[in-house]
Amino acid sequence: MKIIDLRSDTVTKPSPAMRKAMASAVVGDDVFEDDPTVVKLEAMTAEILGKEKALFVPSGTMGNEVCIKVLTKPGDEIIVEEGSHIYNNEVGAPAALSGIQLHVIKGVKGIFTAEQIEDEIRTPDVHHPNVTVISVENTHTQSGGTVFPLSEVKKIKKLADRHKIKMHLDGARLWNACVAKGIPPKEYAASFNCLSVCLSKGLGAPIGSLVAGEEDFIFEARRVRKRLGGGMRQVGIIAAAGIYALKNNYKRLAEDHQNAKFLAQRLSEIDGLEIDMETVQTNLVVIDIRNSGLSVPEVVAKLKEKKVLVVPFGKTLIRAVTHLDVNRKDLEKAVEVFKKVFLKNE
Ligand code: TLP
Repeated sequence: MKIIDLRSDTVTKPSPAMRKAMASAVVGDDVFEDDPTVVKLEAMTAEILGKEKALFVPSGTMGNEVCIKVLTKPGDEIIVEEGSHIYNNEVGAPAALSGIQLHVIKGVKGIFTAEQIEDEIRTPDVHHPNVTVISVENTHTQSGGTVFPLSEVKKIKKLADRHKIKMHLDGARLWNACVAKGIPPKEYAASFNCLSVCLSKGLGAPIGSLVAGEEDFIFEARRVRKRLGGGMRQVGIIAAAGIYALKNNYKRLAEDHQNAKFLAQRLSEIDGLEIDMETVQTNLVVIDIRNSGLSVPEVVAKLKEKKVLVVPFGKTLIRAVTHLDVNRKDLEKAVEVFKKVFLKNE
């Protein structure tokens, strides 16, 4: 049996057609801004997101951190959700790289409201840090890929404008949110000063993210990227994969979402496994094993022995992700493996 790798959508490998596009990419030196394929990818992404400019960066983490650094000064504060990637999974970068502090608020399944933030915004006072940014994550990874409602984003944006606070979007999986809701990315991006989006997740490119914003923002972002060591050279070879991914792998995300629902439904029928079906809105499935009598490391190891890979996702949680390298048949096989692991335990 082939390995069924459900750890993340980041595990996808470039297809033969994507590799062909990469091999034939016209390249230049991107630090001189003369790699035509990068220029094309940046223009294409800016257009999709309805922003003046975009900048190619190596990862979603760098995308977020470049945005934070451009928008803040040391000592500032930004508002983030408790389960956010920026707070939990970026190795303390906001403090280490930008010298800022995070003001953490608790959402419901990753979603917070304008009303809730209103109470959290500090009044101007000699003692208080400046609150400069509100950060939204869509989809929300820790909550299992939940979609942040556009209507609430618009309310938060109004509030932010009133307080002269900037808006940042961690849109690592924005594409999934937009496909799930049938909303054009532009419409979503309109409420944000800047955003970071990834090509290396559901879209299946091997590397790459972009930040987008207005021209002066991207000018500064380019300098910060360089300072962080992210200035790249003949990187059109990778940008070509991104262009291919945006053109060919965007619409098919709907298939990953249907597959995630299928997987979640089938797994939730197994005794000892619990899944909050309300959170299965895109391609992530978070499975609670607290009533299975097994520990997370045991489950991960037993599944791995049988060639199904998942990741630990909390004390009693594991995560399975659907993507373009797993089809319905693979998922049916994965369900059989889960059954063996959990039924044996009875
Ligand atoms: N998320 C990864 C892990 O780090 C958890 C995954 O497998 O889901 N923002 C969000 C919302 C993300 O989920 C991720 C990656 C990133 C940023 C970072 O992207 P990379 O890995 O490209 O730095």
